[in-house]
Amino acid sequence: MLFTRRLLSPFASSIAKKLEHYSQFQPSSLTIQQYLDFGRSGTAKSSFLFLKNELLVRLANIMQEISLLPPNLLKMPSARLVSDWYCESFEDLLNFENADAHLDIVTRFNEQLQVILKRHSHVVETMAEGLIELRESDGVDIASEKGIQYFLDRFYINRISIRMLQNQHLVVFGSVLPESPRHVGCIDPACDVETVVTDAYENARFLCERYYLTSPSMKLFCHNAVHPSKPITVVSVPSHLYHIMFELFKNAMRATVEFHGVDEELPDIHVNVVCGQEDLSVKISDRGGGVSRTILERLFNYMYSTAPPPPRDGTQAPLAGYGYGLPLSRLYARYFLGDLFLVSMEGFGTDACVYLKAVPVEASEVLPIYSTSSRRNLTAGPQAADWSHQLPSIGSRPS
Ligand code: W6P
Repeated sequence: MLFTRRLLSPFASSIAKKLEHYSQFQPSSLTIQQYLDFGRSGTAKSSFLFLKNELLVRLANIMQEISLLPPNLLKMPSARLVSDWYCESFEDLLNFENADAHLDIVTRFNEQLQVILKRHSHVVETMAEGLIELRESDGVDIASEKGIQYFLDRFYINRISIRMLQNQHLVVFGSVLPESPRHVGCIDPACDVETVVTDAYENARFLCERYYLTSPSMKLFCHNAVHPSKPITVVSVPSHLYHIMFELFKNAMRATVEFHGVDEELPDIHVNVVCGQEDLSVKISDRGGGVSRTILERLFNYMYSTAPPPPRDGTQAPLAGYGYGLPLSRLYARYFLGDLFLVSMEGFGTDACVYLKAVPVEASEVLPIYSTSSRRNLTAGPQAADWSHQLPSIGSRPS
């Protein structure tokens, strides 16, 4: 009986009702300005009252989507583990459902958040392990691959948002220390983009030098179209921007060195940072030989990018290209309504363009909502081809 229920629903029936309840609410999307304002003038109590509800809503929304994953994926031990972590955290937070905002309760809540953050720290690697298990045991058809791609984009952006809420609360109202006195939680109200870009370049160059004993130089151009002659700053989460830039530099460096050769003169990586009225744009241009559009598409595909982890026996991991660096970087960019595009010219080089909202009231969180439409996308079977190039090859078609 217990076993049957587990097969029908991945979540124990004791919390199924609560899950059903909280997943009927849409997550509240906050702007980066609202995070900033609340960090400056909110209180630990009001933050607690908001968070205990909002975390349950965001967890419930994504847990409903987890339960719609292909059953053969949910049976894999690693995917099972991830699903159980979400279940445990949902249950942990339910303990505060009706608690009022006494100081000792808020303190216990903060400790609970630390436990949850730690529990979920290896979700990305564990989920990737689940995909490897699936590929090795069942194989993956095109339809499930599309479903998995759709799910993981939503799952990881939901995770980014839940960690943002928790971190922000713990830095502002808990005992986690801010990165600098200027920071409001994990937000820098005057994040200097040139500094973040330069740090990311230097750290990628360090890895590149260690791996290839050479590295391309960077030429950085900044253009502030709004306040000419002033440095370009944005209200942002610097760790997110750094993560994106570091990933793009590693890829650009690897392509440059591999295309030209370690003993050859290397073309510079050109970086343009431009601040306009609405958008902050960063373009990283390499002359690393580019990639075809077929390969470009695969760079954002979780299934294609799922390689077994590199051996830890002293054999070096490659500088870039194995893992979820690019799809996750695009989610970090999209999270506050930015984006990331790769434009490549095969035989020549690649431009990586990152856009962030320059106006903090316009930078709202992009959050997945569990709905009839997401349900359909997650459970859709194989679709009939409606373009000629998707048809099976001529020889195998009835005439
Ligand atoms: C390449 C492939 C790539 C991905 C991301 C960023 C830059 C580059 N360059 O050749």
